[in-house]
Amino acid sequence: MKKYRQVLIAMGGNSSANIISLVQIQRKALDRLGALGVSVQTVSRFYTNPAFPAGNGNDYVNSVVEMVSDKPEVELLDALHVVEGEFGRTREGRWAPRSLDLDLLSVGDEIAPNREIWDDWYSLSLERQMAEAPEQLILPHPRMQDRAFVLVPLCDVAPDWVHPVLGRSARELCESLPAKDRESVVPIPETRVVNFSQGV
Ligand code: PH2
Ligand code: MG
Ligand code: MG
Repeated sequence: MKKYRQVLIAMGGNSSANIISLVQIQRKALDRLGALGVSVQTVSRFYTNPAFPAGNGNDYVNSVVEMVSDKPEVELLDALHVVEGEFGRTREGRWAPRSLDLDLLSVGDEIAPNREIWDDWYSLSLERQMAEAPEQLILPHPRMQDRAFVLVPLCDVAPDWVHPVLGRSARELCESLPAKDRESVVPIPETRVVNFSQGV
């Protein structure tokens, strides 16, 4: 029997000042992911927020998607890279503006590649966080608990999701962030949470 796991991904983009076109890119990317065998369950509202670190281009549009898949992490990552490429993503540096960034946040309760390496990335000093990025896939994403632009939309789709290492829910993680961080993630009017699994 196939083993389906919950997959959470974060979408982001800031390649233009046109918010609507950034939202359209993310909506189309969802269709493509579906075609690659990842079943989209729930999509958050779309939010705008300033680029992090400050001064790195236009405001971002950010969202979070809950999917289910029986694919191993490496194949999921490949699918995300294929879709990023289809939407014109070029890799010009860690903080460079991008049309579409698809980041794997978590896959089931997987801790990858292992607890020891996860702990190293989790406890990296702020200075090293800014200078270093892992070459290998680290799950859950080692910075997700710090980022309001991830946790605020995550609470739209899976507020009760529990971080497999930290043992805290998305809602709890979000509530521990400074209010000014949470408030800087602003929902785009007229966008709403969409649940594709209803009625199944
Ligand atoms: N992604 C980054 C760098 N900075 N800032 C915001 N606000 N949203 C993002 O998704 C984001 C960022 C690297 O991928
Ligand atoms: Mg990213
Ligand atoms: Mg990325």
